[in-house]
Amino acid sequence: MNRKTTTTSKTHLLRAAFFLTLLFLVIQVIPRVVGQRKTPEAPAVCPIPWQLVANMPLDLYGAAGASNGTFSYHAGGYSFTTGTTLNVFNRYDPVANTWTAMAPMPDTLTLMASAVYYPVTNKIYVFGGEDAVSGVNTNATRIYDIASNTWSAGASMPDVRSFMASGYNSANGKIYLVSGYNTGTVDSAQPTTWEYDPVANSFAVKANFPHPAGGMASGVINGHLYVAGGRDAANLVINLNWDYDIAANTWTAKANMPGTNNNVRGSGVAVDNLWVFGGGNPFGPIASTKAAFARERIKGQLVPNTTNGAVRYDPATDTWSTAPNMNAQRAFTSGAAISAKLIAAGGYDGSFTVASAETLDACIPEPTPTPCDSGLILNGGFETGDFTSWVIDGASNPPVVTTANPHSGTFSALAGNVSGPEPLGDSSFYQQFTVPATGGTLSFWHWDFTTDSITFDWQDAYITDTSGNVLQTIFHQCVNDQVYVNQTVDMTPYAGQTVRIKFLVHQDAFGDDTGMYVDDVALLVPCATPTPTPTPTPTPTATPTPTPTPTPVQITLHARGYKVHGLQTVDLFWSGPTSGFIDIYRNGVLIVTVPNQGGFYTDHINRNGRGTYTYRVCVAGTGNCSNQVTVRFGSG
Ligand SMILES: [Ca+2]
Ligand SMILES: [Ca+2]
Repeated sequence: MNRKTTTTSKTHLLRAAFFLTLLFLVIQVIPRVVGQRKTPEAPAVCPIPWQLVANMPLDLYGAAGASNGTFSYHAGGYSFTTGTTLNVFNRYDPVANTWTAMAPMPDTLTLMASAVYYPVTNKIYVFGGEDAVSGVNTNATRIYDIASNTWSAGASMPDVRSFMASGYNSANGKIYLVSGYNTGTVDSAQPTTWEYDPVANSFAVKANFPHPAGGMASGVINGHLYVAGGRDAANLVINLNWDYDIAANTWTAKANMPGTNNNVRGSGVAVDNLWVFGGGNPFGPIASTKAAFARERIKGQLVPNTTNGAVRYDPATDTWSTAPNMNAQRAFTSGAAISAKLIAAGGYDGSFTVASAETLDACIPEPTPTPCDSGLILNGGFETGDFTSWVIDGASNPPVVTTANPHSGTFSALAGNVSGPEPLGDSSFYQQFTVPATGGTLSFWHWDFTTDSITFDWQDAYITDTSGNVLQTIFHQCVNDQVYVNQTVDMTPYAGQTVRIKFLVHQDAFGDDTGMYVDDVALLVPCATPTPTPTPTPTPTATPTPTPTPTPVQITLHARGYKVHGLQTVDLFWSGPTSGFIDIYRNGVLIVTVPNQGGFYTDHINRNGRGTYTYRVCVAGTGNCSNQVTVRFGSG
């Protein structure tokens, strides 16, 4: 590159930086300033998709994630680029969208450590970890002081450990560390449950974990630590989901996590749900190695089973629901919840460690009334036992209607293979129909299998015109979830048009099969029965109810409720205390403890529709509290 080009590039960069700064001001700052005058917005767009954000300073996987509610912190990891275990400690700022390398960790036994934020002292505890090169585990407890950007040592754990589940219980101020490995191989999975007391700096042994494993998703919700998935001592990836009742010191089995890629997933707690994302077994058939962690792919292994899928667990109903897929496949990603913003940092994408990161604003869609089948798609459940009303236009190999794996009824359709010789070409079928003037929603279920990767094989779904030209690619993927997933498509853009819904599996004749079952294809429209008239949603009002508090520091709380993309959000402002920590209570439940910086906190409730919330803030750990303020959304 000659000097002139360099200068020109720099000029372009400077200009780009200038315009990006302007853009930032427009997007980030101005709405805050005028937030008070925010008008009611369009109906909620929920779920909100994952957003790719700034790259980490270096590609890595296996870092431990934690958040203080403002930033996320990611401890350690291993990078294929450097070929070393790292002592890096990276901080992500979601407002500035920047990464900052903080003071490095005191050691390099950092793979799959457990990082936990302790709000009382504004510190992050990083427990255990492994050195990828030697497989040696550590019993270190490292304490990071956010305020001074310094590390100190805590009491050693009772044993060396990596791949633990972990969480902080605000109800009793204790940290929990569960199971994990104490060597470099999974057959060392341990049954231990440890309780760490940050005040006494000591560990206590609690009730044994029922099914020892490592690489579980985990998080504390309302006094219960949930531990899901992982890889056990028998080298099996497990779907088990455990509820540790901290007060009762008991373990109870809960609803299994769906799917098959449930090892080394990222996780975080937001909106009282455990969000779980990514994961898999990037080193191929797990029987080939017992190594908990691998420094490189197993040679000749073409099957990195790594997923971009995400689910959430709601303990209130003991149910799992799908969450938006991430943009990138990532196993060993570092998860955290920055308040209600989940982050997946780094990971292994199926071929290399990545620096990319992405965030998801956690929100839970309100259940929508079940629409009705318009009947426009015929034999959408394949219950004739054949392809009546469908057209097969790709016969390598011919799609079949089979009883092997129905989503409902007796039959479903299979494109591609789930066993046997692999042909070269497309296995596909479609049905043509006319979209009603109201559009409606196309819905179908698919079950995906592969032993290949997307370069060679794929599972596709399209909307095409009547000549077969693709109008919309619903998905183009190579997924091995082996679970029925519902897909919906908004057909409004095609209102009145005659189109086709087409399913296609492509295979490359290499012997690594790919298949997709399809069932219950339907065009859904609102049901004919009248629905209740929606209640008008007036602008939320804050009703302060002052309560005198005969305590040393008078705290006065104000609240303002508003909606962001239809989602309930409350700004809390208080005056009185100027330092220390503040406990924030919503409806009598402690939701978060925050450093008292500026007397301000934003509560992203992230629900839409109506609701009434009562807030109170207290000097952390004391009964010195503010007045109560009630915020109503809608008529409450
Ligand atoms: Ca069926
Ligand atoms: Ca193949």
